[in-house]
Amino acid sequence: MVLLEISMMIDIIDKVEIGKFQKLLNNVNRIVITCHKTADGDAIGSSLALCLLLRNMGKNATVIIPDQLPWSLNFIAQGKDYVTFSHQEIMAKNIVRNTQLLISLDYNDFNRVGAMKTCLEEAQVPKVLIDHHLNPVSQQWDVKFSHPEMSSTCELIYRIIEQCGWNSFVDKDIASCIFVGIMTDTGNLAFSSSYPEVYEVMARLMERGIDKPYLYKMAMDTVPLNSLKLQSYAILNKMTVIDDKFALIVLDKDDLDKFDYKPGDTERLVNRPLSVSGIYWSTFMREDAKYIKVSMRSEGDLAVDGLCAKYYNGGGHMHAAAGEHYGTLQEAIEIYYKIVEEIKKTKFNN
Ligand SMILES: [Mn+2]
Repeated sequence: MVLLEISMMIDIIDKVEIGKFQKLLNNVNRIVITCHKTADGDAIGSSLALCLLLRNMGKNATVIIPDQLPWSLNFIAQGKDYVTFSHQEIMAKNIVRNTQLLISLDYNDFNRVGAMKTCLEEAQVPKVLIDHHLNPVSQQWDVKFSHPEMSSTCELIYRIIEQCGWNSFVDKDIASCIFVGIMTDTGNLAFSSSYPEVYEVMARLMERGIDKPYLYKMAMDTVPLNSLKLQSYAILNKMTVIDDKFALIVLDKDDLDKFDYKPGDTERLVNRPLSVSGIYWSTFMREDAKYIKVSMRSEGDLAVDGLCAKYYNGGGHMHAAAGEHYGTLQEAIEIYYKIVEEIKKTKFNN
């Protein structure tokens, strides 16, 4: 964990980049904001917050997300407009074609936006990156706010707002979106938030009159009945625990069909095995239509972002990462057991 050693009130974001960002904004009206596919609370929260803020500043801003928002995040998007690339491709492409500025939130590699990739890469407009993932792909963005030490892109957005002096444009709606992003990316301030300043940001957001109990209930503690049943079934029948240390949960297409699976229904399932003391690596595989979705969580010094990057075309954070296997479920499982052997060797035989 990297500790921020400076107070929240001190400007920690590169002044040169802030200056470049403000100058870019002054010269444009039409702005497109994008986030990564399978948006999470931080991705959609930061996107909607920045969009509403820019609109409050008189700009014509549009959020385009790569694919359908999971049901669990509908509460935050309710009453707000955004474009879903997978469902409204022609419209989305037209908006990108006519935009004057492109802002990338909560991802740092165009491989993370799925089918939207080419469209964004080819756009001949200035591009801005605002993100907290490790190792941004260089060259692609004209302005870069890359802060892996921060809890979330939402926290970074708030700090940029403060530093740019845009506080007066922040209303209750914007504060709620940012709050949800920090809450979901930190497990309600359980992880990735072990520095005091993140609480100062939360406090500033509370001052905007947000309904914290409601946001918590909706973001952290609401599931449809079939999702509760699917997750219970997965833990009871589809979880393998190896050496009391590693957990693997696998759901194939039949399992998903049986419980009428919808995107979002397996959210946070991968975290569950870690609540057993001794288990410090959890992996979840789901047989989706086009690939095997692989999610990993870990504790301690086991980094899963590298594993997801090396074996499953993915990436993420040290303790929370994901990827995809383009092939059969059986292959994905075989790869997993190779990793298990590798980890056993490096961790216990050295
Ligand atoms: Mn994030």
